[in-house]
Amino acid sequence: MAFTLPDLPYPIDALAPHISQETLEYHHGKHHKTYVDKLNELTGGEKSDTDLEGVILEADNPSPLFNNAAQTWNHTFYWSCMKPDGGGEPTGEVADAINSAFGSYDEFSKQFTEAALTQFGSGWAWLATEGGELKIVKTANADLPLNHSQQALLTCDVWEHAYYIDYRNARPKYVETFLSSLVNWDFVNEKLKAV
Ligand code: MN3
Repeated sequence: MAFTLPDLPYPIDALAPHISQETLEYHHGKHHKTYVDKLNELTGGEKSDTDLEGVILEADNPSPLFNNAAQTWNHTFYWSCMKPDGGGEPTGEVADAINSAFGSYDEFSKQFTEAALTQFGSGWAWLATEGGELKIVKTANADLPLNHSQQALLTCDVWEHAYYIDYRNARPKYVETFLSSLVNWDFVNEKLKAV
């Protein structure tokens, strides 16, 4: 067994016009695939998807093993954080949890955007839980909440390869669109229930 590149949870043109088919062809078909391929090279093809979190936790950050294992995990998570006709205000338990932690969805949105825009260079913005509390965190490069005793609920990839084809250098427009039109709150609710 080896690590596998998961299929996207929607057709490759399903997030257009917000995220184009061309972006997903590169981001999923080349970037994510390369992380999985390198991870298999580094582990000799002897580990599989169920071992992924263990590999991440045992590897040194940064190291080629950590970077490729964590980026494999991060991208699989990111695809599920989006859906066609997503975004806007959350529903279900996560709506109550966000109101209770941040006061309102607008305040959450402001803080999440701030984290995504102030992550200098490549990285990720997250909604995560730590000790039962919701928090917004940002991580550099391949780093992720799992490595900090936090559980990820939502992420936005702010590496340039996530938005450069569709938004060029305009990270603010990409993050605004992620929140207004793409977030899959059903997935975030599933993750919150599983914490
Ligand atoms: Mn990426």
